Amino acid sequence: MKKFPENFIWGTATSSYQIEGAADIDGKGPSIWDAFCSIPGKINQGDTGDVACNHYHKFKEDIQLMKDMGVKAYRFSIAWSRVMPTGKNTVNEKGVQFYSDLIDELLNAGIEPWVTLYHWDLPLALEMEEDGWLSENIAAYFTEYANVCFNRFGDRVKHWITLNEPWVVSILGYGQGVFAPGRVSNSEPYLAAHHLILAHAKTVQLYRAQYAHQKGQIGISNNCDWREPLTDSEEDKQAAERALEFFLAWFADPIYKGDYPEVMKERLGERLPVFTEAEKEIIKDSSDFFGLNHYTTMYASHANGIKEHVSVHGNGGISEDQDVNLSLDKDWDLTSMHWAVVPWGCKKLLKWIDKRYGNPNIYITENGCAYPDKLVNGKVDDQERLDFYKGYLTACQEAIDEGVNLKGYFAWSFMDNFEWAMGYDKRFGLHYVDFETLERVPKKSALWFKKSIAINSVNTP
Ligand code: PNW
Repeated sequence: MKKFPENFIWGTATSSYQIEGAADIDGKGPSIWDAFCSIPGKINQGDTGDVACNHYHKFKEDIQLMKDMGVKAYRFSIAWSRVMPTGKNTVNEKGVQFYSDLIDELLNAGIEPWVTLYHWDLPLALEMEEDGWLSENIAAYFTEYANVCFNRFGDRVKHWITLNEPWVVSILGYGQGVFAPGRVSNSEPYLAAHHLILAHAKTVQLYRAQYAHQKGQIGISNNCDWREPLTDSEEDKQAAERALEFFLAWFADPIYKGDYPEVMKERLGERLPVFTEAEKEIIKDSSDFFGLNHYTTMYASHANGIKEHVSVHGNGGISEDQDVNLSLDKDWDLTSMHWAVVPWGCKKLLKWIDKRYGNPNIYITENGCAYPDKLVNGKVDDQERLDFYKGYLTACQEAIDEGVNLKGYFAWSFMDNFEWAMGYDKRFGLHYVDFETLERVPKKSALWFKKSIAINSVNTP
């Protein structure tokens, strides 16, 4: 039985808007997701995060369930507008108290808090008054908020993630308009991304300059699917590489190499903003670890100006700009998101990152799947999810064997929750949530995961 390295971090993950509920309780200000959910037609069935899993009131129970599983770490996010209701100036002490209590409860349970500062719920006031991520000022507001978090929680939090998936914020929020703030453009995604990268870098600069005594680590979590060349042709190989560059290198190259990939500069021209030399200095090396959220794989082929495949979820961006067509293999199993289950894609992506960015410490900060789980006689037999985790964790282990510095793995998600535009219809949890009673039930996969953690190995019964 092959073991993961000693001190491998086994964790689970969630985000504030997806689980907390308590949307306007105890002084919380509205976020762009509160507003987006109120627009008819944006969310499946008109679902909202108003109540979600009511984690705000049930966090102690949730932490007990994590403790039962034996997780070493829990990744959650702070709702900016709970801590600063309008995003700036005023701090809401009740919001601070909630996260402070959550952190204490985790530490008492022997679970390390991994805190994401931004998982998409921008304070609505900053959208209305400042134009959100399109504004040059947004980085300053973000660092002001981060400063409050470091100051109030940094004595106990030793792992920070500035931003979750700036690709999703940019492409789904500003390109395709399917996520908040719901804008549709072929240039705004690149501007929003530019400001996201600067906000990340300036926050890291602040942390390192003023909070070094807290002795924590800080990084960013980017998402990327694997792109496999459809054929052996040089054109398709280049198309797959280009798709990865537009997806992951867009954000990771500035951080590890100091600037955007050449291919993006060539193809986007003036639509791609330019970093000043001073900005490049701040951005370069602004991550203590490589956070990766990974879900699926698609084939990539050279499009030659012909757009064959248009899909919103998981399509890798504004495909015209890349001149790439994406497709699936008919033999791949699909989850309820129609995302293909391809563990070897995870291994290839880890090796791609390892090579391109010089063998960084990597944490998979999300990986998981949705299936139409059913609660039957108090149990959830989610064999497909169990097999998914078995496959992906085995792929991780193989990557580690081949020299990749993978240091930890967070399953998405701890429990079923509000899956953004898909609402409550898509279940990603290791724990089943009955959205009528809000009862939580560990699924078969959670019990399997528990055993894997206990033996520090992929549990193969
Ligand atoms: C991530 N795509 O979202 C998020 O970090 C989670 O909040 C979310 O619940 C989870 O993955 C499952 O969706 C993504 O279209 C949303 O490629 C969309 C895409 C990728 C990630």
